[in-house]
Amino acid sequence: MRIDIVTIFPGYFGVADAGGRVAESGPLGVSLIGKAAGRGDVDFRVHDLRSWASDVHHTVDDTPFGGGPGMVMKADVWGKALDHVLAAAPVPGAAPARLVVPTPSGRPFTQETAASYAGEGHLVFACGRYEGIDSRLVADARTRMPVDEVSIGDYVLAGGEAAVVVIVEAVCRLLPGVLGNEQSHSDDSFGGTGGAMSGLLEGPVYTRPRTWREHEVPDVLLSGNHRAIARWQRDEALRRTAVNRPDLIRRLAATPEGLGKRDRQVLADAGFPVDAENVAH
Ligand code: 6GU
Repeated sequence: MRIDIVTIFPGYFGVADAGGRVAESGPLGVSLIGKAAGRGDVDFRVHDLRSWASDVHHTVDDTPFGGGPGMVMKADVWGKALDHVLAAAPVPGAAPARLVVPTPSGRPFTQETAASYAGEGHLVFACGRYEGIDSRLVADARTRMPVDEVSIGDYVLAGGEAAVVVIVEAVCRLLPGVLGNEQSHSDDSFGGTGGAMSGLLEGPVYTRPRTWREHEVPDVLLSGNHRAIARWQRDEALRRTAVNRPDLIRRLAATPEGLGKRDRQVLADAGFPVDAENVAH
């Protein structure tokens, strides 16, 4: 997969060379993402938006039409940057790149979005700063490629760069061969896509020693009874989800196969009864 990132802060991503390749020490060069890049499963290029500014001050923003606070990033500078990045597309004849614009006013980025991006050949991220990018940039890009405006949560960041690191990490760990153990996706919080824990947060986990500061590992995990272990893990996931994300329990309760009889009993015992009136449809 090819990933291009356009930003006024290329240093944020740890750029190693004039070609925009990332350093082994930056956020895209370490850990799981770094290994994927090292193997060639993903090819990152970071571009400095100011390279496409035409004046001596390398201006990328201007005051908003209609007034109001802050500055808006210029469509003409962004347009030239995108033209360049798309013209240098890696595989001739491949599907068009997808443009991803991180913004607090976008659609929520979810595990489902991450899984669909993991199937793309080329993602281009446009990092906005200030009050955002002139809206004609996205309108124009939509005439030639798929475009997503996405938000990573209900809070406001100063720019899209941190969101890009979040999105890239969520996507890269889903690339074939990256995590190594394919099973580990289906037990992720949110259950990956399907599997026994679908739609639930992950429950507690333990490793050696069996006793630590007088805290014991739950006996069932040492029992060797795989059915009992699986049931206990689901019970714990249900309880944790009910406390931390009651919205997810309501969503599951509204799905035909979402919650079984035993699930409902566990939730009721934990003080979270799921019945017709607290299920959102
Ligand atoms: Cl994707 N970008 C910015 N700038 N702020 C955000 C965000 C994205 N998601 C939540 N807040």
